[in-house]
Amino acid sequence: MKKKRYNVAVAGATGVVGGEILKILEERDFPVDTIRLLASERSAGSCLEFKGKSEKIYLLAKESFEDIAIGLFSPGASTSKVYAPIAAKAGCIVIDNTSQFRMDPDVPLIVPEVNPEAIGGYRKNIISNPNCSTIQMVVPLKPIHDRARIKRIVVSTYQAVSGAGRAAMDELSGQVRSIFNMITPESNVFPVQIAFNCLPHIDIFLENGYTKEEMKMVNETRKILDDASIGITATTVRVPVFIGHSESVNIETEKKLSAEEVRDILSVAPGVKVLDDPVNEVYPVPVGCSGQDDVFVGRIREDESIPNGINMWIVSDNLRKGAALNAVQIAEVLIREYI
Ligand code: NAP
Ligand code: 3JN
Repeated sequence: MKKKRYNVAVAGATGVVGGEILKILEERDFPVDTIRLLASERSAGSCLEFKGKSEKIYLLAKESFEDIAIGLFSPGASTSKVYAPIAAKAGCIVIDNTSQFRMDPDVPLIVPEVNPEAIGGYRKNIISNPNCSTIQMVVPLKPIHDRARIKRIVVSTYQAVSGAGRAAMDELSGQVRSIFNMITPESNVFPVQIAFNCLPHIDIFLENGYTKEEMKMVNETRKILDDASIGITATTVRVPVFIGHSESVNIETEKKLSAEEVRDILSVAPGVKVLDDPVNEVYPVPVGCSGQDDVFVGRIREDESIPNGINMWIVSDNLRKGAALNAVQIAEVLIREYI
């Protein structure tokens, strides 16, 4: 039987997330009939390669979605706010990488290894991709929650600059070059020098003293795990790494689990790879995890300060599982089970 193919639009195609989406559609042989690349007036008219062919980039506009079945969006939250509903109204199912619709009760917030069943609720024709830091945390926490019920999560992140887009990656490399040439580095994307530094500041500060990135982790995790009772507190930090977010995660569970039991649970969890042999210096690091699809977990150990606590170190490629791969996986579930 001939495989059904879909017209796919990529909005934000010239960005780091959009570029990764195109790579992943190719790698996974997603059944694309025609591809429509969309971006701002800055890149409209230029071309990008897809499946060995040069494809023109069009200006994202109201008319962009006629005959498009699936729209993979990463043009920024304010642009998704305008164009995702227009695309959805035209009959396109939008998978949106921005924060714009994540907490809308009529928009499913999906990580395919965790809550694929929630995809069916796309009443508005929009499905949201969670924030990258949330995605890589919930993939390993879900099977632990199922086994022992997580009561509380304390997470600190070490986030790569690629999470802030192409200009942020250019800023880190430019600052490193400047410093090695004895020139004072310029900061335009980040508020403070990022090279050889760590900034406890991602997205804007809110009235409660947390950043928006920290509150995204709290609220999105509760929505995905469908459990508003979990206590979650986050500190999100930008570090001078190009690709790969790392997280130190401490959990308190209702039922006691040993470190060995957690290792056993995670060794068969979908989308997770355990790298945990510290004596032989085996643990996940961003340089080793970038370009890979799994969420890597190591340094699994009991928290000796409380009766039922576990510490772990979680690393994943923020552009792949944290954004583009998760979005394409959602599209795969959609075409397999819904459209
Ligand atoms: P980026 O490298 O800066 O790329 C931004 C993309 O959006 C470019 O393709 C840009 O087109 C396009 N764009 C900007 N304004 C537009 C407009 N008015 N109309 C049409 N296209 C427009 O950023 P990125 O890292 O790819 O991230 C893009 C967005 O994805 C972020 O703002 C965020 O909302 C989301 N994101 C989500 C995650 C996640 O955790 N799931 C991770 C990273 C990013 P031009 O090249 O033409 O300017
Ligand atoms: O900074 C990171 O590492 C992840 C950033 C994600 C991001 C960047 C700009 C705008 C988002 C997001 O996905 O939450 C947004 C946004 O859509 O609000």
